[in-house]
Amino acid sequence: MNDHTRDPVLEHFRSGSLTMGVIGLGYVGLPLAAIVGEAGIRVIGFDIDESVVDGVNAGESHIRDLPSSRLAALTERGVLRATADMSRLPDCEVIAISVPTPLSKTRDPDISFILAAASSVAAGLRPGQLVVLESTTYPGTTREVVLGELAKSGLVVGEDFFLCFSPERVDPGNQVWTTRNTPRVIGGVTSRCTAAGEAFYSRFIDRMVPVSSAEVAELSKILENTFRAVNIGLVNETALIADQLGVDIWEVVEAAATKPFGFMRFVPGPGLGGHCIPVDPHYLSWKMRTLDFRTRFIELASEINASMPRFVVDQVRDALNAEGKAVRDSTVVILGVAYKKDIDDVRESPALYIIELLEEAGARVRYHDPYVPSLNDERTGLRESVALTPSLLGRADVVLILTDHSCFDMRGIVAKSRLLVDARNATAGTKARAASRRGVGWIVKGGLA
Ligand code: SAJ
Repeated sequence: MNDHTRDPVLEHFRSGSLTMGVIGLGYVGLPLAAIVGEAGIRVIGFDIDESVVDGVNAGESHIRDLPSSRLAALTERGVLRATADMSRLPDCEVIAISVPTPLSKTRDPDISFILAAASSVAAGLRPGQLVVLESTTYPGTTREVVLGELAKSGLVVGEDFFLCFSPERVDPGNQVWTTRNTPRVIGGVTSRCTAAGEAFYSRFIDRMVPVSSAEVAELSKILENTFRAVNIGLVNETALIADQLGVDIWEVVEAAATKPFGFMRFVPGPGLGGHCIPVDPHYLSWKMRTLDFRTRFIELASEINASMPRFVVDQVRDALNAEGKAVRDSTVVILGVAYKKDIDDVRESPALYIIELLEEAGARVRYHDPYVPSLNDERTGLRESVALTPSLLGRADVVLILTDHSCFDMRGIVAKSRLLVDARNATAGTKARAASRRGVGWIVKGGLA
């Protein structure tokens, strides 16, 4: 990699008085804006949602991992301001793009948010700017899509302006690994771009990991998330196998996890939720299909993970049938609808699909989730979280645990329930588990304290 240590332009990024723009003030962009502001760099947050803009300017955080107190400390000092006015982008020497990269209805990449952000940046692009794409996407997006837009200005990348990809690694709810202390990969369209990005991000990220190109950075991020999706698929398939063999999968996983080397613990669950793990690998699959290459691991893992909601509904059916009941006209109380514990996000949550499947089978479904006061999804319609009371549990024909929030009193829940299906091993340790052998590890007899 070329030596850019004495490049005056890079010195400016390393220590100059700069303003940074962050496009997209979600779970990635807002914590990033806060970290940058706390490093003493002026930040302009850009978002198309006026309510987000107003909330940020009022010092009110809509991101659970970023306390409003930290945000207010920045907005009150004028270090951080939010706006929906993209014409202010030329005021920023550095611009990070952290917008959503969802899937379309046909499960293809939807990079419309990236494209819109890139064209906004291109409209005001000026010499000296550094643009960094942070949204997880398929390899080639930075060079083909973002550079495609920026190059329309006539400015030359690596000379007039700089362009990098630097993937976010945010683990929602994780209090240990934060935006600042999580090592961050960065790859530029040219080596000078990489050096510019590394120089700037080193001001507020503890450890930067420069790589030789944007494509290396893009593919490394997708590998990280595909690694998780494939291993979750493997442990979910092992759960299906254990069920066929009448073996407790949770006991199997904990036994395997005692291996101190060469094994990484993943646990089965009701399916794959979130806006990253179930989505990002499909970006790579789509890209490789354009090159006539089949990403078989990704597709197989996706198939298995997508089958888990039906497996959970089958456990509910088996549990009720064993009591001489049908799913039809039974009352099912679901505990937890967020896609994982201790967070409020329901995007791609398997609970949404499980609610739909149970109601299609004629069950009366209620849910309680202290993090999710209401749902409004095409599969669930608009419904409210009900209060968790002894009578709610006592009236339930089966209690279905889909999210193991730490705040749940599992002993109390088991004691007040007649029958449970536990998709998260949340009832481990309660006496009830020992009493149940059917649907080993998933179906739990209640009533025992
Ligand atoms: N899940 C399982 N079994 C497991 C682990 C997870 O069923 O052993 C499920 C979870 O319940 C959840 C889904 O998979 O529904 C995804 O969980 P996750 O924690 O892997 O994913 P996210 O989207 O919350 O956050 C991840 C980050 N998480 C971790 O590294 C632990 C990280 O992979 C990425 O930085 C982030 O996605 C991202 O933004 O890419």
